[in-house]
Amino acid sequence: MTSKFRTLAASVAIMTAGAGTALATDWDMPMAYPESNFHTQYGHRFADAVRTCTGGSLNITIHSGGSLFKGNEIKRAVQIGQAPIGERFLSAHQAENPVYGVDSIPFLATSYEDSNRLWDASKDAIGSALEKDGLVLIYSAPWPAQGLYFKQEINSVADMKGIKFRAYNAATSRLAELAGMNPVQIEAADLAQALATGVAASFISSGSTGYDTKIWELLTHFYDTQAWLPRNAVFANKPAYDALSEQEQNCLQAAGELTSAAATARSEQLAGWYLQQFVDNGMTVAPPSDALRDELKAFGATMTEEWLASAGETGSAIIDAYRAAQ
Ligand code: PCA
Repeated sequence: MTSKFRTLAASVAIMTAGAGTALATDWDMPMAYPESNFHTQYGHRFADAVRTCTGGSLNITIHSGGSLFKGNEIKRAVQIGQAPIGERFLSAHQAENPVYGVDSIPFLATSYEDSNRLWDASKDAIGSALEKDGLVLIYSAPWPAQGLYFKQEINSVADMKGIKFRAYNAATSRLAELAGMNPVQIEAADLAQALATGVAASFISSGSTGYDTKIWELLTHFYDTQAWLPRNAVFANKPAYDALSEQEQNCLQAAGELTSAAATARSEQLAGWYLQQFVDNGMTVAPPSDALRDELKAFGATMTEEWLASAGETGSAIIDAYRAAQ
């Protein structure tokens, strides 16, 4: 910018401020999942609510499908201020802090009611962990319960041995390892390609991601294990958040609370609908056999112990509070 233009821009800013209309703050918000995904759709509603609440002074633009930053880049991008706000699948960061992984312990919380209770028991610890990372928690919403996808009938863990398994965090890699499968970590945006090229032949996820991936074109069987309901979280860069007016901060929090409640209700509403789409497209959708369920539950007990050992007193306090509220 030449100095003449810089002076002009400054005068315009002063004039507009004088006229009582503060210049809007524009925030880009990277999200990892596609436009068809309910988390993304509610991200748009969140941005609309913030715009309305702030009278247009905080204008959030959603960038879906990993178009601005890929899923595994979003948390760091927001931490270092490359993006002022973003959404991330938090349990993928369990290696940084075990509390981020509390929602992905198999068979600890398997219904929406349990998931909400686990969130209530863990959100302060998660908020503090994020704050240590230079982030401010805005809202969180759960995915539908996780089930297993294969291209053959599976009746027990023995049937799973040696199959290439797409993992999305440390817990799913560990689960695969316990089951004798070969895990490879892949973002949802790259899942269809990984399955099409044989990099992976199975995975665990919600019906939501199966639907986004048109999974009926790639695999044949879905086992509704209802193993856990992991979460996405939306967080802001702390310095960017602190630079907002108090009213704008209140709007972010209020819109976040509304969005969390609405997106959670929508997640629950859609959970069965996704599985119906699989049936309608010719897939086999079934509960796991008793044998498979028992074997998976035993892995869940092992992984609960492992998580408690890694998460120390903070972890025990979360699990105790969760169980006490049961
Ligand atoms: N879908 C995301 C995370 C959990 C889920 O249900 C995925 O598979 O990557």
